[in-house]
Amino acid sequence: MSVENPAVRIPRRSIEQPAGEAGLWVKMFDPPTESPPTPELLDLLHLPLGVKANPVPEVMQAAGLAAVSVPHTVQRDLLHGLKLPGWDGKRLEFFTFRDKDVPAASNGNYPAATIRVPRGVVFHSRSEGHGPPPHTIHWHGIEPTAINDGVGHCSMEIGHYTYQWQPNFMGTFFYHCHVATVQHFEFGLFGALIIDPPDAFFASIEATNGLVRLNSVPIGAGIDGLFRCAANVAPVQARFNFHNFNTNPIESLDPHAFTVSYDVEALWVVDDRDSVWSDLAPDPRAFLAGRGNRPGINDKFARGFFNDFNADYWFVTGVPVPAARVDRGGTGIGTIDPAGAPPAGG
Ligand SMILES: [Cu+2]
Repeated sequence: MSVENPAVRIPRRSIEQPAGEAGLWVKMFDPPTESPPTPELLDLLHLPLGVKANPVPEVMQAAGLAAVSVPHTVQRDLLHGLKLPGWDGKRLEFFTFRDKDVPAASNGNYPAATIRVPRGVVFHSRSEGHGPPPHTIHWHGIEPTAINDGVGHCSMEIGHYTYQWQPNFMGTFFYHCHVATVQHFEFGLFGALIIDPPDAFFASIEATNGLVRLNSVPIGAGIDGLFRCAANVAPVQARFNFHNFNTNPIESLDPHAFTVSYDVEALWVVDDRDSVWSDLAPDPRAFLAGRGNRPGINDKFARGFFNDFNADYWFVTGVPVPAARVDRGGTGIGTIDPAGAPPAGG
């Protein structure tokens, strides 16, 4: 079959016609400044117990873990100016995400606090940028609408904005600022984003007469009491039944499809830093590119450092770790200094 056969040619609309439609296809260089309405009280048919679309705050409150100021919504401020000591005591400049619902972390966290969302719930993040503006939050691996994707120039830049999306796939992802990405990411605006099985968190609570309380299932476990993460397993093994999902989602959707159970969970987030970049942080022009167009020849950034990364500080889950000692015996394999062993997960 020839793709030139008119019978199978896929018609494509010109982005120039009708007049004005091109604007729908190009990047939003002038993105909206207001958040769209959020479906705060949306009930989804396939969720048990009649609970709201994002029940995680209720679970946390039932467990006495946290007071949540805005129901069904996580809060993230983007800050700058935090200085934290490296392994030798030198203070490096950080940009941080702050969770407003954790007042003790008033300077934010490095790396940002982990966000966990059950697959399928509607997620909201009320977000606010605190210079150097603008910022975004890009939800890496998620598939939001364009305005909620947090890609600089293409979607909402903060100001104030409530991002919203609904994850379709379990897995381990991350979120980060996507404006001046290399700099803002390097300086600490990133955190882990975990999409759990759809019954995680739901299974640990009971709702009776409007009262939400914990039952015997551990928080974050599924209805079988096990913690699970995404895995590539054979569809037949996962018993994932697509064909009648629309007519009977509760019966046909195995919440543990494409997962394996696990006993112990530890999240390690590793990062390296070039302290020269940190020294340049107060200079907003330091990270502006020059006008050159010959890579490596005349494309230097304004201060000439930003295309030259030489890590001299390392962190594991936000804790400074001395550099590995190089094995001078010839194998080239470094070893971790026992005195600087990676910290326990936290
Ligand atoms: Cu940023």
